[in-house]
Amino acid sequence: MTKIIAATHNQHKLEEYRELLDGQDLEIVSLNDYPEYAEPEENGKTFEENANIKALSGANYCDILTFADDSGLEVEALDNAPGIYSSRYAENDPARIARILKELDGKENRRARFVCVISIAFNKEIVASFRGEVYGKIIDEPRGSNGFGYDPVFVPDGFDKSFAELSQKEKNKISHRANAIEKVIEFVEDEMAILDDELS
Ligand code: ITT
Repeated sequence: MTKIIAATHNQHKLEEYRELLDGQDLEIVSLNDYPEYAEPEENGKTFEENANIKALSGANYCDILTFADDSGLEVEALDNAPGIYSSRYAENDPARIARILKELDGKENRRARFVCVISIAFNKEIVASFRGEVYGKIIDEPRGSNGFGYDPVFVPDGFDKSFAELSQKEKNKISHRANAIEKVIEFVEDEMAILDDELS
């Protein structure tokens, strides 16, 4: 079993990754197992830059294969805010949701998308980076209690339920994180096949 670090302190992300990677011969350890670890400043200007910063910093500290995600909500009518500032938009999840709803008050365009960029790092280098997205709309009031973050106000296209009303299994079939991790798995499988070819 390969040990891999999920460079996050976000327990919800970790749970989603554990389920998404279930059955992959991986032992997923998070930064919670490295209490001395000091988080780097997320001073990138894009999801990609921030995912790279987190993955590199984690890999340098732990010295094993590491991945990190930078993710967030982009709301069309708010010029794609909060975007990379999603976790810093207000002090807690209910306040962040309240801010979005207030800023959207009276606006007809409710289109939004979640973005997740996963970067993989090893040996002080970024190995690869993958982006996942899911499109939907922001509803008028929070609904549901599953998930985390902005899930209660986001209804994905093709569904009537918010992400927080869907089960984790259902969210994991269509989410931005699921979409990005699918590309990671494909990449790793391709790399392994190339390695097998070279060795045989
Ligand atoms: P780490 O940096 O330790 O991974 P974080 O929560 O600070 O944890 P980000 O900087 O990537 O992570 O911020 C992501 C924020 O975007 C998160 O706190 C939520 O507010 C929002 N978000 C991301 N994915 C989400 C999802 O699946 N459902 C709801 N909100 C999400």
